[in-house]
Amino acid sequence: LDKLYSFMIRLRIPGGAISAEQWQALHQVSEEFGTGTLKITTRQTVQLHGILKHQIRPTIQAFNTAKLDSIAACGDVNRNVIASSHPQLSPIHHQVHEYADKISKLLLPKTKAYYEVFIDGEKIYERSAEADPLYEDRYLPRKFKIAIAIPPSNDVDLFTNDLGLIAIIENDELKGFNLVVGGGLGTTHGNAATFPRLGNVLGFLDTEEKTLKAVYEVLTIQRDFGNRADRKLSRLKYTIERLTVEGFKEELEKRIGFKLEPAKPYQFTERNDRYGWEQSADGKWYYTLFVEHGVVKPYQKAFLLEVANLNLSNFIFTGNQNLIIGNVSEIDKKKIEELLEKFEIEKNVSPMRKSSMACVALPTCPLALAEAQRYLPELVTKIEPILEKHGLSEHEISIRMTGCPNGCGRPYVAELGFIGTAAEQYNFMLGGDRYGLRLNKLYKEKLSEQEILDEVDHLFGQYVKEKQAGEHFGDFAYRKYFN
Ligand code: SRM
Ligand code: SF4
Repeated sequence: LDKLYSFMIRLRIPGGAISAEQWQALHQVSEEFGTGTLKITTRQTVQLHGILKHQIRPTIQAFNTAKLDSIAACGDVNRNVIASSHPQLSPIHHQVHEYADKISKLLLPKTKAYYEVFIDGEKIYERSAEADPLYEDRYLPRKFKIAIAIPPSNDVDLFTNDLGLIAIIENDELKGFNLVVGGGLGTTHGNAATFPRLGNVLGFLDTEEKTLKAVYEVLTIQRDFGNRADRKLSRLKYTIERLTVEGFKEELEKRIGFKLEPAKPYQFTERNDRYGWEQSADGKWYYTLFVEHGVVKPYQKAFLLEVANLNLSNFIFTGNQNLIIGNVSEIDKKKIEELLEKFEIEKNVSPMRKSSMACVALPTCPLALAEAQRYLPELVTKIEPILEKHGLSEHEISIRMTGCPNGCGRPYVAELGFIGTAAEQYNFMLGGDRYGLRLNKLYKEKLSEQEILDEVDHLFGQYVKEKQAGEHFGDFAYRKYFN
């Protein structure tokens, strides 16, 4: 008898949008295979856990029938390309979003092994026919991540990605993108050579051709210069530290054959999802559903299936682990409102809870040292009365937790960050800003729950007494402790 192996399958959904039919398929597959839980990730896609070995092929085949795949969702390749989720942010949101798809396709590995192994089993491609000019015979030294942000929203945490594109929009026209390189968050406890890093803005790209060329060549530089001897130091952020930002830019300009223009001004003034109903410029409605840490609860799953069965909307995963029911016409909105009532969706969720994020961690993540998505909801419940005591209940203070220092819930760019060090013990990170523009720093090490609650009480008390007009909690904490 073989061991009872079980697997996680993660989909590739550039920009996070799927159709109602695809949601139905996703629902069906999750009922048939795995644990039954749909988990929305911090990179705008979904994972299914607990897929048994013999279920892998039928699961992937069912996804394939629904035109969904999991190619390059993991591995030393370009991962799921994410893009600001809320179409109501800009009338040309769709135009920007198309870049997520174009970039994802451009950077897909050329191998057809996925189809050969999981779909039809037919070996129709000769290995020699699989020449891959990007990944060649060696792929990248490490995973690679790309995000596209549409200001004013930084809902993709742009600067934490290996490569970021900031859409520059003037008078509702897409002028191009600022190119950002060298972000990444993963660290290793006890390895001082590892660090989180925010990307550097290199310059501006004014055409689609130039944008795609520059994106592609950033990957070839990482392919050729990335560290292949030590996986802990192999992300692009380390390559850039080694080459220097200027050196990297020079190499890039050499490869693309043109100079980058100076970066254009941009401003990020929000990061959270816009919960509830909002309307876009073309009159379509978007309802953002709060899904705590991306774990779709059974009543939410039942609600979403009924919404999908109406076939009146699409579904957009957000980089904050939530879900938007999108593209709803004015006349159809009522039908979805009735379902929202029927399933009693979203009552009384505090602003802090809506600003919280946690990674999977235990029990499925093999790297977890402590709980995250199963525990943060409970910790927030314990922090809420402290917020109330200090008159801060309406403050959207961002709080993020991960079960280890890899940073999957992006805790290094939260106002309150908790990083697991051992069972029931967390490093407390403080001083990040609200919009993901500044890294936080280690405030206290290896705290228990009670120590966390005491510290939070103390810090909120100081904040209320000493904050300057309009100063967010994270900015206050940075000024007080790290400036
Ligand atoms: Fe992650 C590894 C879950 C976003 C940094 N991540 C893992 C693995 C696959 C554990 C493993 O290697 O065996 C986790 C699977 C847990 C499970 O049981 O499902 C895992 N990462 C996740 C997800 C599902 C967290 C979530 O709750 O949403 C996110 C899936 C994103 C996706 O759809 O592709 C997820 N991971 C991130 C992010 C955030 C982001 O990309 O915006 C980061 C930090 C940003 C970055 O990459 O620098 C992140 N994950 C890591 C790392 C550290 C990489 C590094 O450079 O050091 C690892 C470990 C590794 O690669 O060796 C890791
Ligand atoms: Fe696992 Fe660590 Fe990522 Fe959490 S941060 S999902 S514990 S690898």
